[in-house]
Amino acid sequence: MLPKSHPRFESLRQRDLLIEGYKAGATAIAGLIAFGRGEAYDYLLGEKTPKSAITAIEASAALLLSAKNPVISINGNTAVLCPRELVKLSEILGAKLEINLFYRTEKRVGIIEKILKENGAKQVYGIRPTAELKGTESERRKVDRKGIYSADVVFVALEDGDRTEALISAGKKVIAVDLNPLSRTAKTASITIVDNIIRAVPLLIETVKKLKHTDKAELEKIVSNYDNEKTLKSMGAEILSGLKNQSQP
Ligand code: PTJ
Repeated sequence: MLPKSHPRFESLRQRDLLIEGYKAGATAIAGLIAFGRGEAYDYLLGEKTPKSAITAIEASAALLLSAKNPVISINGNTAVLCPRELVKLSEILGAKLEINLFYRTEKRVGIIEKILKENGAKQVYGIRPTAELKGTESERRKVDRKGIYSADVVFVALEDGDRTEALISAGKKVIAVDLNPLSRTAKTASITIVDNIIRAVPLLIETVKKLKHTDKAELEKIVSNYDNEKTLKSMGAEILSGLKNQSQP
């Protein structure tokens, strides 16, 4: 039992979700390592959503609202960190949820499907893949024809660079949540939200609600004004200035 008064309660709570997710068979053991890498970057952000991420979240909401077939890709980390919020996001957008795993086993897919359904999902794609994504040899190539395969916008988090590149090569727009602004995914995605998925998804839900009745031309303007390279550069500057301020006496 974690004491709520612990100064690192939120961080320990997230670790606990991952550990329990691993014990339940949803999270891959490598998912724990990936989370640790994320934690280190989150530390550099002061465990707060950076300003640049807010810009990326607004552009993501606009892109998702303009999409014809948006799909939210779920893996073993996101399924245990914020399943309710991801289901909620899919509901308010009318987006599909698709399980797509790097360390795919049918057992893990079934466990993750159950978690999503317990959190309100009515339909989950990717259970029995019906198509293959070109450009990646990994298990992540196995996709659903009605889901990721035909999606115009794919939302991914804790992703590997290979599939992000494959999705972009297939002509899709990719929205990535990645705490590491230097990762291949961060650099390749159309929009990168450099933030912890736990904070980013609730903010994205709020922003989608805010922009839901915005007309199409305005949404397109928000998307076309967004520059991922520029946002990632300001992200780097934000991290550096945060570090400088912390190291000053
Ligand atoms: O469940 P599976 O089988 O699909 O496997 C998923 C993992 C996470 C193991 C797999 O996708 C993987 O190995 O990912 P990578 O290549 O380690 O990339 C994970 C990225 O997510 C890293 O850049 C981390 O910094 C980042 N990250 C980790 N935790 C978080 C995060 N980004 C946002 N929020 C987090 N909580």
